[in-house]
Amino acid sequence: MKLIFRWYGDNDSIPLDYIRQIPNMTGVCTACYDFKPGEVWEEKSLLHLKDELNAHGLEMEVIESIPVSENIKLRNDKCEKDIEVFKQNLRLCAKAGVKVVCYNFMPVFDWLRTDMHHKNEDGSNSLAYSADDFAKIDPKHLHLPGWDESYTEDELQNLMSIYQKVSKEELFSNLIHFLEEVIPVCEECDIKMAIHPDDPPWDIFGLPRVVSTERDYDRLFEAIPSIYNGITLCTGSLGASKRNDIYSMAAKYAAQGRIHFAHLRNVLYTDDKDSFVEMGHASCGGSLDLARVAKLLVENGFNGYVRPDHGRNIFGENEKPGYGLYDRALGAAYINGLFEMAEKFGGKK
Ligand code: DNO
Repeated sequence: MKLIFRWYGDNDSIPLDYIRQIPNMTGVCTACYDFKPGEVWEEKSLLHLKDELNAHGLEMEVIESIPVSENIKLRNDKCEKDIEVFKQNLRLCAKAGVKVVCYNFMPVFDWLRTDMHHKNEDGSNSLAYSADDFAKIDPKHLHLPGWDESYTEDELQNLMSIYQKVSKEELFSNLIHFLEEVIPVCEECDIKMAIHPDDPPWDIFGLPRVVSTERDYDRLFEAIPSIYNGITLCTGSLGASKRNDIYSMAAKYAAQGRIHFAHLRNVLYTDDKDSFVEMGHASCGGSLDLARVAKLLVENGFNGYVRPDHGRNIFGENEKPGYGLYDRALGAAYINGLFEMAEKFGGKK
């Protein structure tokens, strides 16, 4: 596996020099953050980013993410134009040596939590989702913790009401349409697409979601068999639902060569509904067995990119929730241990 770290560009307060000092860290996944979904990135910005990373001894082989516009997800009259822009961005990425592009197809919201600073017993704090707190949110007046506020309240309500008319089947067929268009470009320029699962992996506010379960993946691959149509296996997102068997998914999709990128992190189930707190990466603190995931990935031939995912704020750090340095660095060290063990003493079946 190739270990990488997420970095939010020049606005990220974590210095690249620090990231480089994490053992075995080969690069970062990042993006051109100055451009909105549906805008063509500037080649100069992308190359500047790459040069900056390379100058710090880090590679830029994974982009997380090229955002997919709502026009594409809705397949409205601006969809085809935005797909062309996406293709142009893919070509630019290829020129810069990018190998994998992570993206998602979640309507309106990316990941969603009800608490960005959940206090843990040990004094750390982390992201959390409580089914009870979620039930109290009024979708007509959304002020979500961590919500990026990129829409005005009116825009958001308008978008939400448009989606109320979109069924899961429609959203799925819009995703397939998008992939039918972009996968040939990926094949031509050798970039693997890695869709991120819905986080959490169930429908929210009546919005359809189509990348939550094993069945969703199976039909996605059936519709677009190209190996360039792959996934970001995110243990914390998929594993937030007790109905997902992340171990069999990891083994199955690694064996199929579909996992181009893995986000590894743990969650602790906090009730018998769908509530969870994000804990440190180690299996001892959470409900997921990451040693088993790493072993299954390796045994089934996975050899892609891996990154530690959300960390807690620890050691007095008060960083962007999920994206501080310390707990993600601990996560990286732990991931190194798991993979070293699995690769040396397990290996491919
Ligand atoms: C959360 C991340 C997601 C992910 C996007 C990919 O921390 O895992 O925001 O980057 O869903 O498009």
